[in-house]
Amino acid sequence: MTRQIKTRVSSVHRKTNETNIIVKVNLDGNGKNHVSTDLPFFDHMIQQLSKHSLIDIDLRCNGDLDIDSHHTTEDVGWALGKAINDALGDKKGIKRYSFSYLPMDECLTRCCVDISGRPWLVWNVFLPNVSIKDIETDIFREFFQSFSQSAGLTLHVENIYGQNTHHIIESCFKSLAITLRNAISLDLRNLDTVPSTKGTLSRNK
Ligand SMILES: [Mn+2]
Repeated sequence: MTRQIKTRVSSVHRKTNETNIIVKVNLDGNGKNHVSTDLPFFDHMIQQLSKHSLIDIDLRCNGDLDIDSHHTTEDVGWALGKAINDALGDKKGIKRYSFSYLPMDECLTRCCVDISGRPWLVWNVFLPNVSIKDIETDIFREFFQSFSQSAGLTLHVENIYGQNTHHIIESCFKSLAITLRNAISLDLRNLDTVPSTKGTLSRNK
């Protein structure tokens, strides 16, 4: 019997007075991406997320960078998380849980995820209050916070050790990518079932 597996794609358009975002994702892609937020370091991070999760991401954000980078990073996290949640649909057949340890030179970060529909972020990452290009580094918590909320993820990120700020942030994104890649992948032994004894993994149920 040939089994028809539905294409897991979605797009989100979110426009407010602070940001205008269009994002398209394909969960079953190969890591192709076009990312433009006018924040080059942030683009670099979203590109890493796409490349290592194999989620194709097409993302354009026009944000109020004349104020600062806060609204752009936070709202991109929200839109991207919503797109992933939408593309996951009823979550039948997904592996649901995963984790990874991600080394990057002197630095080691662990990310654990449950695609639970019950948003929660644990963020044990100390970032010195410095800027990389135009982004204050403490803003990255806001990205992970809004991403976990709209994607409906229980998400725990911990930087176990590391010195270089660029490495610490990048290892968080790469670890998220590797973790998501496994958690959203389909379990061929369990394709027709939502992996929950409750019977649903919908957001906030
Ligand atoms: Mn880098």
